[in-house]
Amino acid sequence: MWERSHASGQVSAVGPSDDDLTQLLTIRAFERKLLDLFERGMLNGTTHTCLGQEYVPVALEPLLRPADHVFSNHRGHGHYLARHRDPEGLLAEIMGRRGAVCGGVGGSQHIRRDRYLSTGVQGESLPVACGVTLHLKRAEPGALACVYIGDGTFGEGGVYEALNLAALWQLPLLVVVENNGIAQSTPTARNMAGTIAGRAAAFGIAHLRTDSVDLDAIRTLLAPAVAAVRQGRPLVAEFATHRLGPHSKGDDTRGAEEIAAAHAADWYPRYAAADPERFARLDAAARARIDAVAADVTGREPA
Ligand SMILES: Cc1ncc(C[n+]2csc(CCOP(=O)(O)OP(=O)(O)O)c2C)c(N)n1
Ligand SMILES: [Mg+2]
Repeated sequence: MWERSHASGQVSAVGPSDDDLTQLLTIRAFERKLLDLFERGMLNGTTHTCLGQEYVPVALEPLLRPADHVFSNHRGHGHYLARHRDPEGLLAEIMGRRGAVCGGVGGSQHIRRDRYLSTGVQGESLPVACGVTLHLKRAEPGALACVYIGDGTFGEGGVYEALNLAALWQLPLLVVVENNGIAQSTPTARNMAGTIAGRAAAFGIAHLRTDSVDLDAIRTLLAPAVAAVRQGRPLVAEFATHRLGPHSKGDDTRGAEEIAAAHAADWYPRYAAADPERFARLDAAARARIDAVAADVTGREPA
């Protein structure tokens, strides 16, 4: 068991590949488009955007394999897009239009595609992932399950039953905690005693923590521990991250100062400053693509 903190600093000198940057910018454009569609009354139900947290699944994706399972949560659009690169299918799902990934019955939070599954029920995925990893350990050694959960979800008892079994049975379970410091309207400091590191340690489970937004630095930090997960050494990988937007839509209870601090930590201006010309070009392309996807999907008939 070990813990390491990773200073954020600047983005690495080499910078992200065009593909990485396009992934980041496509997810951002997608989330912005959703809020825009909501404001114009074109979407029903609710949605939770991952604005500010896009880099987490983009950083993780090359560490994962097609045979791995990914379990996502209510804030899962970035997880899905990093895994499947399918904004058309996801927007159609959210809007209930033809081409929807799950026939339009799953919506924003309940998506299943191949070995990807999301749920809006906090803490539901971890016990399920334990069962899946027990199967993988026996039938497909080397494969793992990656589960994304938020800091607030650490208040669910099922999380601890799952961590207990993962440690006891040496399951290939990767728990990615997107610690954005808040659960809906409750700051983490007001609902969590101790730390995520301490809770992992209580089960003898390895824990890494990073506040970096640098894709290369994150991958370098996590790669050996993810390789160990495949050998049955579960890991809690904690990202100290920031939620830029409201919890869902129009329900941000934070003060202006706190919201400004989240924006100050955002990856977007850092990557823009590191390589302005390339960033602007790829950003314009990503926005144009999402504009086209939205125009296409909103014109389709119901699923
Ligand atoms: C079992 C359950 N309880 C409550 C909710 C309502 N709910 C949805 S998101 C959320 C907060 C989750 O906070 P966190 O885990 O920190 O994730 P974040 O929203 O910050 O990404 C709550 C309480 C739910 N979806 N499921
Ligand atoms: Mg949270």
